[in-house]
Amino acid sequence: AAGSTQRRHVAVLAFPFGTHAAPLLDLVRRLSEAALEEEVTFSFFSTAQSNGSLFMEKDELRDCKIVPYNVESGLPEGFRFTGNPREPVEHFLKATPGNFVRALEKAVAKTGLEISCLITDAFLWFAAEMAEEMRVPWIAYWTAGPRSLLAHVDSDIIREIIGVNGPENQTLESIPGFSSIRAKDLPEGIISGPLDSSFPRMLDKMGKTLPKATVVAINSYEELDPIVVETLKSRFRKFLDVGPSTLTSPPPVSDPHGCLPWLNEHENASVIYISFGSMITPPRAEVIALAEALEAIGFPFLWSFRGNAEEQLPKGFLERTKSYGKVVPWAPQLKILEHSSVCVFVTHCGWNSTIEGITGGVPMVCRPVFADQALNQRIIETAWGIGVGVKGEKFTKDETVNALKQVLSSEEGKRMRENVGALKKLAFKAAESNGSSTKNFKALVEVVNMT
Ligand code: U2F
Repeated sequence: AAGSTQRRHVAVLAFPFGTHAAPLLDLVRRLSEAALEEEVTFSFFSTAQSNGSLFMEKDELRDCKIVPYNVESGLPEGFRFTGNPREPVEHFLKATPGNFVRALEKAVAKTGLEISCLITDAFLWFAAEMAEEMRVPWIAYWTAGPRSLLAHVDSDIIREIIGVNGPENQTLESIPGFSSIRAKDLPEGIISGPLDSSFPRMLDKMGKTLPKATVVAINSYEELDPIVVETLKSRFRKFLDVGPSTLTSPPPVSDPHGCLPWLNEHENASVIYISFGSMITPPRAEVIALAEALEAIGFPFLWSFRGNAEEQLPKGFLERTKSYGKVVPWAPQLKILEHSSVCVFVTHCGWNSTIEGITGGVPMVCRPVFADQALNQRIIETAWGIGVGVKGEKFTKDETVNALKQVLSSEEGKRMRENVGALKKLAFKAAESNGSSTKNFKALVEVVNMT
């Protein structure tokens, strides 16, 4: 498909929200390094906003063969963000696949190279048809964990077992590895509403289309969830665990707020790290409860805070805690979780955070908000034994103190540290030169080079 020369042109289609495009770009960076000897051009398609934050600050990307192209965001003229993260997603989905098709045409015209392979965020299921028409392989990259992937692929089976809006505590024994998973832990859109808006419809379509992909790759490692990985291998043509991407292609570190020097001043295993990913700030009442719990427990803490900390935190909190607390708008999370002074991670259980907590060897206190996060919490608690949810599923002062104490100073907390340490070792092993993720990555490179 690459025309008269041997040069290949790989098109990469990103989902421009949450932490989706960044791990996809990390994977592509790694593929581009692996293909250095080859003549491969990577065109990376995302919205102007997403490309702006991914490419602008990363100088080293300018030298490699990854070229960003902007696709239309689908936002109507004069659109104002109301704070509801679902709105821009809905507009974007309405603009697909036309926005991608137009941008791809531009890239083909500019490079003079037909597309030889499509790599996309797994969400973008319409790539199946595009790849079929172009007669090129389709590599779908799932940026979350294996269990949420299986839940979407097996959503019809789950609907049969539990029924739409069925009993929320019913478990899913008949799905291997899911015996502790309850209906209420599943991502919304599978058995709980709304089922008919564009996001759940997209996930449903995705679950049914992914078996067509040449490869489904995932930012995880086989040893983390072997039973579920086996089932996924039976569902797809090729299923490749190629992560954790933070070990195999670590992103550059930036620490403008001096978090790492601050951590260096603290004792081993003494600091609580708090972060809810790229989009979420918990409701105000919970932010206040969490702050009160931190004051009550008195441990040093580092809080990556989305939003206006001065306004949202309790009055005087920043002043009262300044000798032992640090609140920043963004932190080098990966490095923080690797730092020996951090002893517990208060998290929303986004997949990237979950796997970074594991590779850092840090036990977790969980407060999931949406999507795959409740499912991740349930696995963290019941399958891996590396963390605990806040009782009542919301931050209250007392229950947050209890959860923190459980991790920091109970026998159970000690076991959590041992368990997460064991999973950390397996992650590093998978990423070694003869490890499972490295082997799987080589298989992925072969598919990219196939055409
Ligand atoms: C969506 O992800 P989120 O952005 O909500 O959350 P994560 O998957 O946990 O990713 C957050 C990333 O941002 C980084 C952090 C993670 O790599 O290291 N980060 C940081 O570097 N500094 C900060 O101060 C704060 C965060 C979605 F909401 C989840 O449910 C999905 O699991 C996820 C993947 O599909 O996408």
